[in-house]
Amino acid sequence: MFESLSERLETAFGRLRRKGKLTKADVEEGLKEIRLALLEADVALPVVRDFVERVREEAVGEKVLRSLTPGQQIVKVVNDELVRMLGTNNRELRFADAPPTVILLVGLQGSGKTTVAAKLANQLKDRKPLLAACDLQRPGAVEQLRQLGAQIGVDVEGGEPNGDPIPVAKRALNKAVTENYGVLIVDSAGRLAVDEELMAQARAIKDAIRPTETFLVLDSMTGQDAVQTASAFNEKLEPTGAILTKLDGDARGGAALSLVGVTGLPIVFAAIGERIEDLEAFYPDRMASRILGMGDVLTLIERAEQSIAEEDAAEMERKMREEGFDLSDFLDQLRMVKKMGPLSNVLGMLPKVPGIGKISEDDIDESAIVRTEAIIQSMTPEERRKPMLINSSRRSRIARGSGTMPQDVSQLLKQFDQMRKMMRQAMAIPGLGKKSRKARKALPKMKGF
Ligand SMILES: Nc1nc2c(ncn2[C@@H]2O[C@H](COP(=O)(O)OP(=O)(O)OP(=O)(O)O)[C@@H](O)[C@H]2O)c(=O)[nH]1
Ligand SMILES: [Mg+2]
Repeated sequence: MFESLSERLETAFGRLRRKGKLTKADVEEGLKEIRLALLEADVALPVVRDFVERVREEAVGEKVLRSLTPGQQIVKVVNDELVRMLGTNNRELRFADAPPTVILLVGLQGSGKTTVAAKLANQLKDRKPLLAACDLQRPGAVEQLRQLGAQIGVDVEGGEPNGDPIPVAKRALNKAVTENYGVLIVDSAGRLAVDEELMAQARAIKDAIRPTETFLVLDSMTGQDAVQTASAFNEKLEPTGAILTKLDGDARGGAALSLVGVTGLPIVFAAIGERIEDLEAFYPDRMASRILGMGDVLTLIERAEQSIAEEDAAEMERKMREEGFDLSDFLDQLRMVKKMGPLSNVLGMLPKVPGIGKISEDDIDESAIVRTEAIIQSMTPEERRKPMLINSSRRSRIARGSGTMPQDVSQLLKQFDQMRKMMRQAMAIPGLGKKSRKARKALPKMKGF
């Protein structure tokens, strides 16, 4: 899911990034595309308006337009707004002060309540969960939960089909208390639409068991309808949070993106498949990065910006372009990269680079960086500028000075040469815009060192 939204946004950003310096008109053009992308993703109109307005306020500010990389800054503004739209912070599951924690699941027919009940029970297995089958409406609903319970080894308290679910809920709660279950998860009957009678029943179950959490289970494939359903449930049942299901489907993302804005309900979990394991805590920031399709590159940009002054980076890039990049610059660069933190962390945040691929931790060796630094430090300034001056006697001297072997020096020189070539190529990779310029610069020089 989110693929088409990601693509549309990427197109808009690509255009902005190619421009370098941006005018207000460029930003307006970009905003128009972002607006269309969100509408196409089925995001509710008021939410889109609010979103675009906020991005505009941020994006036409002096700081963005006059920055070295306005296109990139706008991506960051959009990212921050997406995170806000999705609820800002991860809302964790709440547990009762004294067990059992009671979780009631409500929602429309087929939204995924029963499946979620089992998935949650499975995740909370070390707290001794009990499942209560309080959907006595649909034939086979109790049996469905019993089977799921058996599959994951969790006890299920059920009732008679067509019976009254309230006594079943109470009985389950009683059992949970007396038999020391840590969590009670109550599945309830679905409804086709927001229906008075079933809503009253869900309310009665809620009043009878006073759940710690009442989660509204929403099918994200239903787009804006899911948001309307949520508004109705919100009024009548006051759920404490929402669980979005079927995020693995080809939904356009509108439900996820509008829900918090329209209802204020936090998204607590996301179901991403039919298997028992396919339920995950919902993280607005991770979801936003997924939408923007860029790994954690934003975190990386932020970190790079904190540790590398813009001017330094610009100067470095100019040097690389003009091929005057020498070993002293390389040394400076190694030091810049070191300031960004352990390389393994940095690597994990990099997106996959077309033509180069994802660089893994195996490709680098931090102690080799220290060695490289020592070798370059043992060179004279002239040797750093003109590595071709380094003949065998100079090589031995450098090796001695840095406590390495002459082969290490040769290897470094060879790699430096290759790296310069790679850098020139990387500069020319189409589609690798400024969003990852700094990240990209960090790439080739790590390889092999
Ligand atoms: N692909 C996918 N399918 C899901 C997901 N969650 C649930 N389903 C499927 O959706 C269908 C309905 O799920 P249920 O858990 O039975 O839904 P329900 O809300 O209990 O439905 P009722 O009891 O009829 O109200 C099942 O076929 C599930 O396998 C999900 O995250 N991804
Ligand atoms: Mg069900």
